[in-house]
Amino acid sequence: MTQGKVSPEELERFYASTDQASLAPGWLRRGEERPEVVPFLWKWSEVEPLVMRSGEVVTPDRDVQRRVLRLANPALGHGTTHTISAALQLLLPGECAPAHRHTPTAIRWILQGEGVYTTVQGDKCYMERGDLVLTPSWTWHDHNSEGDAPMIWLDGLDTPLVHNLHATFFENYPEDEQPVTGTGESIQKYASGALRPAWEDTKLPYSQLWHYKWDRTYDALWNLAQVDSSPFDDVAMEYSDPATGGSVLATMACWIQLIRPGIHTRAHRHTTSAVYQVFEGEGYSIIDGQRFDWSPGDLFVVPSWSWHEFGNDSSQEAILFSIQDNPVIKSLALFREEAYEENAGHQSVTGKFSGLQR
Ligand code: GTQ
Ligand code: FE2
Repeated sequence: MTQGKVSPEELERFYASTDQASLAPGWLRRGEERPEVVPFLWKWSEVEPLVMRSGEVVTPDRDVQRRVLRLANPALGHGTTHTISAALQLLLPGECAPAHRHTPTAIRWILQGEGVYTTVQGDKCYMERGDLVLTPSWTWHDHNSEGDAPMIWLDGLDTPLVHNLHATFFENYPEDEQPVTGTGESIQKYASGALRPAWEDTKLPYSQLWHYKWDRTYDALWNLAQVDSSPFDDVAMEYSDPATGGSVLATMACWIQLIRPGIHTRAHRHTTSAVYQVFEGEGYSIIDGQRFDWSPGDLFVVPSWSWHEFGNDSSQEAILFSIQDNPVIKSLALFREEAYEENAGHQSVTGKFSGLQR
């Protein structure tokens, strides 16, 4: 810092007076520390028993709202990344997670179990493993079990972002269940993708299709794998809003990725962050030089601007689902991406992730 024409005592007096006037000298850069989001991995073998145990600890009702265990990034007070909060939700046979709506948007990625439907704005969506269900901002939603097995799914919400924007609102529905007006209507109206109801407005800020079935998803992935792939993400597809071709939501994008046997992708980094779930198969990610080995059910974080690459040394397909904050970054013109050029695009591995050092 270049010293001005004042004595140290005068400088101190100046800082005392700016402090008094609630003015912060920009050259001191005080209070600008930003918590770093750290790359992290949750092992399914450790998480699943706790999710099941949460079923004995608490029951969803008006007070509890949701029986969820959030993936808490160790570097953050709230959130899995600075924009996304991911959580594991359990619903037991016969239970109801009562209807409400909120300005934060949610996605549901179905992991295991059966017999649960989520009603979104009156439309009953039966959830099966591998399905993606959207509950966009301010849409009514309740989860109901009519099966005889527990169901677990991954929730992804933009709550950290919405909280920071001071735009969080919440409302309960007067009854536990909202009235059902249809079953699978969003699929019937919008899932054909290339064709849509002619009389409807297409300028909604989120996808009108809010249920993406696994069989169609896998079909699309398989077809793409026959003809093309990305050097950084291998066979990667973004779920899209059929009306716009863009992201499914204004704040979050969802991806499904096939990392084929024998593939080791090139590393890159970008200003978007992501939460991944290992849907099938085994492999690894190298994030900022650290190796994260993953197997089915594991969940991991790729923070913004961290180098990352994927590998699959097995002979089986690996399938990764992810929630990303691309729409936020891109709509604000803050997207930046860089390819790792050295060593044929592969980072040197400096360590192996082995959980939180407590
Ligand atoms: O299922 O509606 O993980 O409102 C957090 C807040 C799930 C839900 C969460 C929620 C929900
Ligand atoms: Fe909710």
